[in-house]
Amino acid sequence: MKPNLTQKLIESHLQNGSIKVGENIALKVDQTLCQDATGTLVMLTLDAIKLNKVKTEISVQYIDHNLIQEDHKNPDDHAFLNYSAERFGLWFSRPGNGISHPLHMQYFARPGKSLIGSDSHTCANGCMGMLAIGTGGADVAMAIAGHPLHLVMPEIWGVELRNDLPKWVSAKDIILELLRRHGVEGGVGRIIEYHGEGLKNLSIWDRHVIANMGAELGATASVFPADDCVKAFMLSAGRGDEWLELKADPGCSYDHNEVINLAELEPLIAKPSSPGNVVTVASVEGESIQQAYIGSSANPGFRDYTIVAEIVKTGEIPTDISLDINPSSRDILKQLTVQGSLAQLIESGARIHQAGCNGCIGMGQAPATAVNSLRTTPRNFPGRSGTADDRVWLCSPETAAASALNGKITDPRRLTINYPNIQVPAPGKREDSLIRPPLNNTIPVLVERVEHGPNIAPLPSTTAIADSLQLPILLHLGNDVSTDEILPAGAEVLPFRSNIPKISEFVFKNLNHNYVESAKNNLQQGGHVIIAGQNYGQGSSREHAALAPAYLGLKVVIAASFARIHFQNLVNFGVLPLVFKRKTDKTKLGTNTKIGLDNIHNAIANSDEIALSIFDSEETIPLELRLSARQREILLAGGIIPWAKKQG
Ligand code: MIC
Repeated sequence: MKPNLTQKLIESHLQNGSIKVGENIALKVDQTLCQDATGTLVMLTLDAIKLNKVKTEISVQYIDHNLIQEDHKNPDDHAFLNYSAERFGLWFSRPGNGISHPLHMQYFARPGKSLIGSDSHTCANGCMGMLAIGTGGADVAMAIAGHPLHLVMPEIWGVELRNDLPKWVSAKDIILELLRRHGVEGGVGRIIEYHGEGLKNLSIWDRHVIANMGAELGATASVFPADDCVKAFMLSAGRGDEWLELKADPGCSYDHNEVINLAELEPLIAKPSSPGNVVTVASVEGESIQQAYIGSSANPGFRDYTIVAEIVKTGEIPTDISLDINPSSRDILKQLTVQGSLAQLIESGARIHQAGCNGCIGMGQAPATAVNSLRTTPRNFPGRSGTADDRVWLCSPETAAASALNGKITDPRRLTINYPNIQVPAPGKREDSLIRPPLNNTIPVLVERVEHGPNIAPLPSTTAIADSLQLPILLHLGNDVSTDEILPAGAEVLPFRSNIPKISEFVFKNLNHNYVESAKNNLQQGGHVIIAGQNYGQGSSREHAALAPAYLGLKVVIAASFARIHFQNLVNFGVLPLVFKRKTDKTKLGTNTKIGLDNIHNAIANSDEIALSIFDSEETIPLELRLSARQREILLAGGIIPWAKKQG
């Protein structure tokens, strides 16, 4: 059999299992990345399992999310992460350097390597011919401690790109096209591998845009070949010696095949409030807007900012429009300064923010109530911007800039200027003063005890689920509930990412105001259950969306299906995820229904099925346990930390 590139990457990292779709596999992890909003729990986990030194080739801690320093909380987290990186031997990228994904691509990504990160957009680095996968923080902590990553072998989805993009259509429109065709569940259980002659027309930054938003399709990873484009980028970054050609064997096959004719694409936009709500820009032209937001890991390249500068300099931005520029990195900000685009943007009335994730996760720049905000970011789940009833649309920089200029949604093909031809400068080299290397291994550990500020709380302990449960259902949810809806983002909530008791006060805040109180009321009676539809827990990898409800007494989630990362996060914190065997049974269970489960330990240990009984009814409902042997062990141990301690 001729292997495709994904199979080669997986095969070269296999520690257990085979590349047969559906098998449980264990993969060696070469590199890890953490950002601050999830990194604090990773470091607390490393502390809990008493790690001495990082076991990977490269592990990096970035500070890019919680940048607004309204009080001590966020800077205390930064300091804690700085100490922790020093203590455990991670690289440390300081606040202001920029977003983890483009920085990692520039400084550390290597064809043929595997990378996991405590951020769902870790898949962005698949643009470099590596296997890059987002996971929960606990899985990253385990990888840092030398454990492999455990997965179900995904199907490989070959996406062939043909021809070249028309003017005013760019990489964002390619990934929006995949979302338009397949929706937010289209990539679940799959790795997307891009191939075809159209690739030669896409720069490394274009590929980053596409690979990044594989997360929005629910895909496990996005893979691009390590071809001449990757070589040229690595050479210009001074890392040419780390390049290695990697591509699929000619004549290889894929589990699914798709063709995108780039020449036929047109500007696309995801309407509020899901990345899967994609329509053509032309079909929604004329809707008034109040904000155009440029930046994030979904459009991080020099070109993405410069094209905006070139467009907005040709007119005047109306005074009621806020054009927010969020440079993705210090390096890009420097390039924009040197090349003059920054001055153009400033002259055009743009608001310039610091390098980082910022408003992409609601850390500032929240839009006004019920107005349209056009963003080049990857996600627009309800309330994610920080404004409860927000109206966030996702589009390319071209569409955002043309719309900012007109004050309403505008198809950029209407612009009367020539399509700018942008020369992208070589990326800057890594500076040790900005990204600090790990302390030399021969130097004894300097920091014996990690110091931390008063907002950083110890990780709550998790315990094994009881053998028999009679619990009420507190929430009955629909399809595609995102982790942004379970545990909201935004500047009010994010500073509590290192404090589970505090952040638990915000669980389901935008979906159900009574949840926290009801959960607390049920704590003494043993906890509660949540019912959900398909793709429960899509989106962000934040393990807080599992750990905080668990802290409030969540014992079991029963859903039609789960998003990959959230499923594992539930297991990691001792919450039992069960799947409806018959989807129609969901309607038999309502809020406040009391359900019973018996012989749970035996079912977890030995069975793929368990029967649920309904209080005051004769009826039982069959539920599936779709668990690997390792997940069964973790659940029986009461979560990944007790499990890891047992393993020694
Ligand atoms: C996101 O885009 O939702 C984030 C911010 O990158 C998150 C991480 C987080 O919630 O901290 C992610 O996707 O994992």
